[in-house]
Amino acid sequence: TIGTSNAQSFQESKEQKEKRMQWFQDAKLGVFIHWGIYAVRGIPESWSFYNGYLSYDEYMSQLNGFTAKNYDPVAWAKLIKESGAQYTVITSKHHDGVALWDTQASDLSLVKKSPAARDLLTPFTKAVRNEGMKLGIYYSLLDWSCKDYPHETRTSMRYQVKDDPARWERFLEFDKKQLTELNKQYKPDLYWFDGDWDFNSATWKAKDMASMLRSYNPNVILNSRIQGYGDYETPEQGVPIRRPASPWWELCMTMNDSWGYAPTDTNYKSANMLLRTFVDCLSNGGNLLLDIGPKEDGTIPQEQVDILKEFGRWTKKHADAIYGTRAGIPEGHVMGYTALNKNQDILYIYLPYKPIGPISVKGLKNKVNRAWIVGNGALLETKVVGKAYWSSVPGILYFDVPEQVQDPQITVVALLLDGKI
Ligand code: H79
Repeated sequence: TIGTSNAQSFQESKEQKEKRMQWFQDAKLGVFIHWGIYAVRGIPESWSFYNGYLSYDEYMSQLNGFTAKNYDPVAWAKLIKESGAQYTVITSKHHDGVALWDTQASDLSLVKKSPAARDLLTPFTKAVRNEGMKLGIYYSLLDWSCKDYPHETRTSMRYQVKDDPARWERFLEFDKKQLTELNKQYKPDLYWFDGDWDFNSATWKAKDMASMLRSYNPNVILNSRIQGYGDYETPEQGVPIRRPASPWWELCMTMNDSWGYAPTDTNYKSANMLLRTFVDCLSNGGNLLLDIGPKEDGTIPQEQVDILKEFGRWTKKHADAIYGTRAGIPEGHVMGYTALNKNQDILYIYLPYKPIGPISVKGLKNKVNRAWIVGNGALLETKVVGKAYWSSVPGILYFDVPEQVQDPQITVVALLLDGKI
C-alpha cells in the first residue's frame, strides 16, 4: 500500500483511492446549501458578529425568527436533481455553532432554540437519497459559540491552547461527538469541512478525526479543509488559472456574492456566466459546487431557482459531454473549453461564443471519424487543411457550426477520434 500526495489517515492503494473517488470524479455538478439563522436578517453567515457588524446577542436573536414554515425538503431535492447535480452539500453547522439537527452535544440547535423546532436535516437527507443523489454534509470545525473554542473576539473564550490543553481537548471531543451524531443519523457520502485555519494539523488532531470518520465509513470522502487529511482540493469562487495537480477537485461558488440568503445582494452572475465557469471546471477535470441560500422559511429565492432550472436544461441536453468526462487537452489547440470521455477517444469542445466562420482545431494527430453537435445529433462535416505527406504537422481541422444547431448558452461539439488521443 502506498500514500498519495496527502497525508494518509489509513492505508489505501492508488487503485483503491481511485475507486473510492469515482462517483465524485464522475459527478461534475453539485449544489451547496447555506441555510441558517443568518437568513432571518439576510446578513453574512456567522461573519457578521465576528466582524462586529452586530453583537453576538443580536446575531443570536435571529433564532426567534427562524421558522422553516414553508420548508419542502422533497421539492428542494427535486429541484437540485433537476439542475443536473449528482450530489448536494448542506450546512449542518456553520461557524456560528447553530446546529440544524437535534445535537446532544449542546443546546444550540434550531430544534431546541428556534420556532422551527424540528430536525431539518433528516427529511432532506431522505429526499436526497430518494432522488438517487449523493449526500454531503458541511461542518464547521471551529465553533464561535462553544465556550471551549478559543474565539478571539469573545472575551470569555480567549485562551491559548498550550495554556489549557484540557479545555482544547474538551472542544475536540465536542466536535467528535457532533460528527459521530451526523454519521449515525445521516451516513453522509462526503464531509465538507470548513474553518480549520486557526490551528495546524497536530492541534486539530486531524489524523484522529479523519481516522474516526473513515472507520465509520471507509468509502467516505473528505474535502481538503481538514489540515492535510482530505481527499480533494477545494478552491473557492474562481477556477484556478493553472490546472490543479490533483485529479480530484471541486470549485465552490456563489450565484451572487453571498453564501446565505441576502436580499440586498443583487449582484447575480447570469446562467451563462455560471455555465462558462462550469465548462471551465469540466475542462480542467473538476466539479462545480454551486451555492444556494434559502430564506428562513425554506423558500429558495426565485433568481436561484431560475439559474438551477437553466442549468437543468443545459445539463440534460449535454449529459454525454458532462458526466464521467475527464480534463481536456491543453489550451492553444482550439478556442474554447475541451474535455475528453473516459476512453479518451471523444473530444468535447464547448463553445461559449457564436462562431464567425469555421472552428479550427490545430495539432490534432488523430483522424476524426465523426463530428456532431451534442444533444442534437446533427453531423458536422470536417476537413483537414495543410496536411502534407512530407510533413509531421497534422494540419488544421475545420468545421462549421451552423446557426440552427447552436445552443442559446454554450454549444458543444463532439469529435470521435480514430483511437485514444
Ligand atoms: O461558508 C462559506 C464562508 O462563510 C466560509 N466558507 C464558505 C464556503 C468562509 N468564508 N471565508 N472563509 C471561509 C475564509 C476565511 C478567511 C480567513 Fe481569516 C482569512 C481565515 C484566515 C484568514 C478572517 C481573517 C479570519 C481570520 C482572519
